Amino acid sequence: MLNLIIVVAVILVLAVLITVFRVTNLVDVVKPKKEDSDANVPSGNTAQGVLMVLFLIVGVIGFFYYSKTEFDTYNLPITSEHGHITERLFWITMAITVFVFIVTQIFLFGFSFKYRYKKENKAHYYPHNNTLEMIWTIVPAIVLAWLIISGLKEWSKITGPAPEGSEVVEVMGYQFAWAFRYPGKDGNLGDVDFRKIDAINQMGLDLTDRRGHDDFMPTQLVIPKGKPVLLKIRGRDVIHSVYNPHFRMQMNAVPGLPTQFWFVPTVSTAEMRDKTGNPDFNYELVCNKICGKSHFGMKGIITVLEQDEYDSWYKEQQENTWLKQNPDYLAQVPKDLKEAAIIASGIEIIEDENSSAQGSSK
Ligand SMILES: [Cu+2]
Repeated sequence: MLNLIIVVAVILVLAVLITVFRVTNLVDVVKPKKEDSDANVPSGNTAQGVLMVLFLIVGVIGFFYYSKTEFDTYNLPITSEHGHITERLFWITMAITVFVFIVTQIFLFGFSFKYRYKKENKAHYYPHNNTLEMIWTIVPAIVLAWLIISGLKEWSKITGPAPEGSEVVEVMGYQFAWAFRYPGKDGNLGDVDFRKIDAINQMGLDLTDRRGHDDFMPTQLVIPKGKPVLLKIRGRDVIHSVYNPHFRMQMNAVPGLPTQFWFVPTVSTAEMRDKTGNPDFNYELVCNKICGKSHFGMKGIITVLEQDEYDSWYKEQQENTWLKQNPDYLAQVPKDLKEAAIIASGIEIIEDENSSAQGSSK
């Protein structure tokens, strides 16, 4: 019954609308036409033209006002060597694009005002101008080519091979956190294999490779100041992105496609705490790809230490090898490497070697 009433109501409303439409049409037909062509000009013609200019002025003032007052919010202090290069490129590009932006906006809104309807104005037929076409094709092409080529040159320097003796750390993004792995005493990261990933072996350490037996995995990224740091980056499930604005660093973490990024931190965490007057300051490692429902929580901490502090931190950490913390995984180590693995990882054998291997669940 209710449905029927709704259908009838809809039909009635449609009928009313159609009738109103027909009536207005008929009124238009019988209404005497004014000869004056101004009759078709909307009454707010000039007001709209003025609004266009106002919008231009308020918009441009707002743009510069915001850029100036919020400068420190979007332009954090640079704390890496290459940061100064990318910063220079950024501001050159910004200067050119802002100039072009302002000029085009002046034309866009200024012309809307200048050429608003006036009775005495007549449209000028002007279909083509080869010189103009050449100018606005060639000039932007040269400027853009120069921007891109000079940018690419710097970019290939920044993303080129890391210098010899860089500090190597592996960073893996996963839903929804970061994991870090250091090479340990031997200075080499062991192989990983995604098939080895489980609830505990979250980075998929392949224990058949002896280089991984002394790898350790702290909960935060700790790096030395003034030394090149090479991040070997990968993703475990979807694409994440390793991002820190202070270092002017960003590199995608892609499953199945290892990427890397090297840089030289120039200001330690302690120095930044002094500089900012914030005793809780930390460099943050945030994910810069919308990677799922808890993307917002993907925050890690990067601690930059002075070289000597870093060395003692490393020495302390390298005793906590991953294998030592998870001795059950000794069962995955091939027989002939077992003894070396026990030494490299620093596992303390309480009983004999056999029983520790048998006690494993894997
Ligand atoms: Cu992410």
